[in-house]
Amino acid sequence: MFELPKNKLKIICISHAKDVDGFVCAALIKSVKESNYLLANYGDINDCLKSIDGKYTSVYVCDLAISETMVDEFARIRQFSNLTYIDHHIIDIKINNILRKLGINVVHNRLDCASVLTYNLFKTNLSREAGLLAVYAAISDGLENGPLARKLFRRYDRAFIMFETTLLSNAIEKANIEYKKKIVEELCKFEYPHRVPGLSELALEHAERVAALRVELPNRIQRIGKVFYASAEEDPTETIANLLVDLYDAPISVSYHINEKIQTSDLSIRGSVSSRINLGKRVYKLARKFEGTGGGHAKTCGATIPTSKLMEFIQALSLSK
Ligand SMILES: [Mn+2]
Repeated sequence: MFELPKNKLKIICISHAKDVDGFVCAALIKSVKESNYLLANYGDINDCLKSIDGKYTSVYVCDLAISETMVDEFARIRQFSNLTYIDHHIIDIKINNILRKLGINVVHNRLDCASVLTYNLFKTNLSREAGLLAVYAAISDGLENGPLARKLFRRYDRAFIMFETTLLSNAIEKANIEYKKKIVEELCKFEYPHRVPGLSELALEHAERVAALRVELPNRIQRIGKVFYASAEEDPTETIANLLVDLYDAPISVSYHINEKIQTSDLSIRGSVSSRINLGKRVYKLARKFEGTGGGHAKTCGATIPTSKLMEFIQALSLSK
């Protein structure tokens, strides 16, 4: 369960716990507004939203694709608080209309990452150093050519931002929740990733783990048609899904992590460069069909599916055209 920070702050940001984009959104908002933040994944976002109580007057939700179940919680929160939703994942038109009717401030664009959208929203109160954070997120999400990101990107030294982004994104893959919070705190002070104590070491550890997985993974992989899949076990599902495409040129790769307690599985899904399937759209529909949630970009997406439906889901995905 989510424990709310014990202080009197009335503003809170809920942001994605899995990547640079989510961290930077939380850090940027904290740097412009005295606020708390919580980091959530698709598996626990509903619990996270449920924990928000009437003491808050302003809530931000960032870098988390919205599902129907989240809308109910948004409606509840809206009864006592302002709500701003900042995101760049596919949004259903019907859901978008409901959000607007609820008086939610929707800041949404598919072409720029959530951090760049957040930076843009608050840019009059943000420094040049803050723009650097937004650029880390854009690179990490593969959206440095977005209409807003492109202009920001040109302001900074390319080699330096690439280095800092690489350190940060690799370290996050290995970080536990306590260290993730530490990273957000440091980013909020505009500290450079390479100066955060322990971060470079963690990034190297991750790189070493990837090197080991390149040897180990061939023994664990399974396949149904064009879908190559493997349990993530102790590693992040994103790492395994990326590696399956890298090692096998898998048209579609799926890596899953089973949450025994709630009998759901978290999936990372990737597509190869040559694949023409829009996985974000396909997974969005299939996840609903199998009583889960999911979606994302054309070649990078995620889902949460009841574990009992996992194999049916993979099978259906293998029939994608
Ligand atoms: Mn993102």
